[in-house]
Amino acid sequence: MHQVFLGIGGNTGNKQDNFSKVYSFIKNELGEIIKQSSVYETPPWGFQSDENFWNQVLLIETEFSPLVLLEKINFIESLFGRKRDGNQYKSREMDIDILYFDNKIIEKENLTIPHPLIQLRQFVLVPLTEIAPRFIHPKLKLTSLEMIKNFSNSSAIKKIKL
Ligand code: PH2
Ligand code: MG
Ligand code: MG
Repeated sequence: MHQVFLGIGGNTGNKQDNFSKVYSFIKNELGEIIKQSSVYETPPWGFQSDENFWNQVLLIETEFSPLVLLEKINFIESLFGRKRDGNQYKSREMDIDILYFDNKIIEKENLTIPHPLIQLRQFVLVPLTEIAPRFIHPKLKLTSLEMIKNFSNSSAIKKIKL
């Protein structure tokens, strides 16, 4: 079995419904959810939108290889109406990113693990640090806590009380 951290997020549609749905898709298609962070409301990062995101980090256990996992994730995203066109950030109902896959480092054309932007994104680091403060980024050799220290202010990232 493999331990995989997933970052999930969405900023359109009914976020509460979309999050409940994605948990059942993940359980049915990918594997058991072992840990989940709180859900956070976060401002769009890297593009403009009037709609804030909900973001969360999950730890799952899966039997699938990274590429099979990626295909299954693309399938789940398609159930939320996701179409892949171009590389620009866009509003979306549901995005599922593989953050870490065990301690693997993978650099393929369509899949980079660890996710290349973890250390730059507070909307990932805040929930990740909540559930895995001492997990070591296999490439940067830094813990979540060490990476999050680079951010002086996380006031824009708000825990949602569900
Ligand atoms: N995802 C992006 C781009 N920007 N901003 C926030 N707050 N949350 C996201 O999940 C997010 C984003 C690309 O996947
Ligand atoms: Mg993403
Ligand atoms: Mg993605």
